[in-house]
This record gives sequence, structure tokens and C-alpha cells, in this order.
Amino acid sequence: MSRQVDQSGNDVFSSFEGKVVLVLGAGATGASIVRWLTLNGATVVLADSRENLPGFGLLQKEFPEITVRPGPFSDKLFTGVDLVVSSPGVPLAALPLERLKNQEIPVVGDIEIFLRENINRFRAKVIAITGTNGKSTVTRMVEKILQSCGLDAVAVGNIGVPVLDVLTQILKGDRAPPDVFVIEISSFQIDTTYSFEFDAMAVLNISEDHLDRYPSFDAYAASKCRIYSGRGVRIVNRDDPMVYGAIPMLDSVVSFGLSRPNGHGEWGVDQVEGDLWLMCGEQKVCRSAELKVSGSHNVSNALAALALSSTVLVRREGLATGLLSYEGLNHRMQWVADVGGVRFYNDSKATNVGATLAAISGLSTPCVLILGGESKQQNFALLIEAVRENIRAVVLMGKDAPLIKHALRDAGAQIYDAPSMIDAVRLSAEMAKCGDVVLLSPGCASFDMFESYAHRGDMFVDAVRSLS
Ligand code: UMA
Ligand code: ADP
Repeated sequence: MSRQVDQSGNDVFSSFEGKVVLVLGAGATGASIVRWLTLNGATVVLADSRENLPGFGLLQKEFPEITVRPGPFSDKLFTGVDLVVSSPGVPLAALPLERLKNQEIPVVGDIEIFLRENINRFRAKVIAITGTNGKSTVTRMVEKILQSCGLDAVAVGNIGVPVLDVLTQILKGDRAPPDVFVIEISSFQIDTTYSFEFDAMAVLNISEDHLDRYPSFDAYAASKCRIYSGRGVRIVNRDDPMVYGAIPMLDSVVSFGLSRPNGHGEWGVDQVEGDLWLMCGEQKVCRSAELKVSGSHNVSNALAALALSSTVLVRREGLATGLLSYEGLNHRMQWVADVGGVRFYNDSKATNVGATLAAISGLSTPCVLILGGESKQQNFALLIEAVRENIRAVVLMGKDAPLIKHALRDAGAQIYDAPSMIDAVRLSAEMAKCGDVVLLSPGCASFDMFESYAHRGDMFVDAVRSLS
């Protein structure tokens, strides 16, 4: 992003008054950007590549003054604009980036605008959390910890609350600026961010995902690690070579991992008098068994949350209480029901292979696994070993079922196809033996069959309830 000055020589970001801003994507983010820009005096053109916007009527009602351009993004759309603000779901490759660069028109996302506004006008602390898996979990854990320590902390970003909507609330006097914004930030959002004005940040882990959006796994990993390029305390996972290897050993690096802490101020676990404790250096914080979420990946998440929270705290008395009040989120290894001696778990939020691996390795009983959907070009052979060890049968659903079946052909498990969620659940219930687990952990995006991962999880829960 070279130029930040509009045709009249003004800094585009210093005031939006009178600026022509093109907003791309009319989803939750797009609407929040329009809200913020109109409130701050910009002339907004909102474009969405869908011809028939379902919420078109509502948008026109809320923003009668803006121009809406449905349909494929044409070159003409970008003429005469001072700034382009893009939604995370819009692939940058779909934009005429070369032309925009030549014309010195910046292309940014909502997080960039938020960070600039926060620095200039609100000055709240900002913690940023990214990674392939665990972002929402850690974001909520940090929010809980900070609230328990007496701070006004608010979770925003990819977790489902567009950052600019909170700034709009503040500007309208509907809420006070918080002490801390805890931002869950996706790689799509990082790609349109440049300021990285965070007080602390973490890349929790990196494994394959979104390979339909990035030219390679390395490009995806590099996108995530860009959040370390600003100032602030860099919290890094010493168990993940993709993350640990990516950062130069600069100042302000604090590590966490599932081993004894490396030293004072570092985070880890240790056995003390027969119990496994989460530790900061030599200091005990809480027993791992006290956490209300299970699995070693959640111990890792808890350590990351403690490390991140500590960077903005003067006193740490509420750390353990806040962490232990976190009870988990729906659709992440959520127990649904026991039917005929079989436990059913909803892990619909496992939208990539890494999350499915974490789910399977946390199980101590045989399992029937419901897998499949949009595979996003991931390598499902990574599941072979875990399937061989833990899985009685695999029930496949969705668009890329044939591809996954091929990848798992040597895994030694029985593999079945199911045309719908209800069929998948019935088939799994037939395959499972008393004492087994039936686990929906699809390792895929949901959009081939469902509106979202939450819709997929809800359909699973309904299907399980219909069994009993
Ligand atoms: N659109 C276009 N052209 C395109 C692509 C999309 O016009 O080429 C339009 C669509 O027609 C639609 C709009 O863009 O009208 C949707 O925008 P969006 O996909 O950016 O979605 P939002 O509703 O703005 O939600 C986004 C995040 N979605 C994505 O990154 C895909 C939400 O994360 C996030 O909660 C929200 O902003 C608030 O910050 C969801 C997600 O799936 C949960 N994230 C991915 C993940 O977690 O793996 C990254
Ligand atoms: P995200 O917001 O990054 O998608 P979530 O906290 O919503 O992360 O969890 C998504 C999925 O990843 C769930 O299936 C969850 O069980 C799994 N998961 C959570 N934390 C981790 C981790 N540290 N490593 C691997 N998988 C994880």
C-alpha cells in the first residue's frame, strides 16, 4: 500500500469527509464499513458480485444515501475512487490490483481502518489472535480473563463482531471505549492490514487450510506471520515449528508450549506433586484438570490466552479465575447426547484437517467419524495414521467425499457414503458399538451442503435428537 493521499492531496485516512470510497462485499463486514464511513462523511459505493443481494432492500433502507452496485466487479467500478475497502471473503486476486497500485488507490480491509482510528481517536489496547485453529477459543478465553481482572474487554473480528461496528457504537455514544479490544483475525483480514498496531499478538498454530485462496501452503503461513511485523509483544507457540521458525529472535518474544517453561515469564506445563499445572516460569497458575475444556490442544490454547492477557495486566490476581470460567463454545467438541450407550459429539467447527486431528487424538474410545464437505484442496492422507489407530468407521458426506475416500484408502477403516446429515447420523449410530463415540468433525468447509458450520452442527444435533 504505497500511497495514502487522495486526489486533493489529503491523507485518505485522516478524514473520510468528502472521500469517495468503494466498499467490496455486502456481508456483515461490508455493512459495518458502510456504517462507519457514512457516519464519518464519506461518499460510499457498495459493490457485491452477487446479482441478487438477499439483503438489498434492508441495505437500501439503512443507507439510502449510498450507491449499490450488484453484479461482477467491472473495471469501471474502480474509476474515481479515493480508497477501496474490501471484505475478507473477496479474494484479492479478483481485483485489478496492478491498476489500483499504478493509480495509487489504497486497498485495505476493515481491520486497517479500525487500527488507524483506534490509534488516532480511541487509544484502547489491542490484542490480536490468529492461527489455523483455536482462534475463537483463545479470543473468548482472553476476554474472560481480562474481564475477571476488572478490565472492559471486548472480543471482535472474525469471531463474528465486525470491528468497526464497535467503533460506531462508541461514536454514537452507545458504549464507552473498552480498555482492550481482543481481535480474532483471519489470514484474509491480515492480507488487507498494514499497520499492525497491536499491544500483543499470537499465531497459535499453522496447518493446511484455505489452499483454495492461497497459491501455496507457504504463502498461507507467511500471511499469518505478518502479524508479527509490528510492534507489541510477540506470543509464539514453541511446539509449532511453522510459527517458531518464522519469527526472527527479536525483543518482546514470549513463548508458550506443552513443556516446562523455558524461563522466567515463559508459559508451559509441569508436574507438581502428581498434578499437571499450567505455569508461568516457576509460578503455578491452575491445574490442567480444572479447565472446563478437554484435550491437550485446549491446554495449549489456555497457555496462549494467559500469555496474551498478561501483557496488558498490571495485576494478575484474576488470571486463573477468568480462565476457569471459560466453558467452551458450541460446535467445538460439544457433547450432544448419549444414545444407546454411544456418545455423540458435535465438532462442526473443525473445518480443516488439523482440527479433526486434534479432535481424534483427544479421544480415548473407538469412534465413528463423520467427515467431508468442501475440502479446500487439503491433504486428507494426513489423517491416515489417526484413523488407523482410533476410528472404527468413517461416514463421508458432501462434495469432496470421493476425493477423501481415495486419500483414506490405506487407512484400514470401513468407509461409507451418506447423502445427507440425517443419513450420516443414522448410519454412524448403526456402525457404533456400545461405549463408542460418534464424532462430527468434518475437516472441511460446510458451504456445499449447509449455510455455515453452525447450520451443519445444528443439523447434526437435530439428527442425533431424532434418534432417541
Ligand atoms: N462477495 C463478493 N465477491 C466475492 C466474494 C464475496 O461480492 O468475490 C460478497 C458476498 O456475495 C457476500 C459478502 O461478500 O455478500 C460476504 O462477505 P464476507 O465473505 O467477507 O463475509 P462477512 O459476512 O463480511 O463475514 C466476514 C468473515 N467471513 C469470511 O472471512 C469469509 C466472517 O468470518 C467474520 O465473522 C465477519 O467478517 C466479521 O469479521 C467467518 C469465516 O468463515 C466466520 N471466516 C473464515 C474462517 O474462520 O475460516 C476466514
Ligand atoms: P478457529 O476460530 O481458529 O476456527 P476454534 O476455537 O473455533 O478455532 O476451533 C475450531 C476447531 O479447531 C474446533 O474443532 C476445535 O476443537 C479445534 N481446535 C481448537 N484449538 C485447537 C488447537 N490449538 N489445535 C488444533 N485444533 C484446535
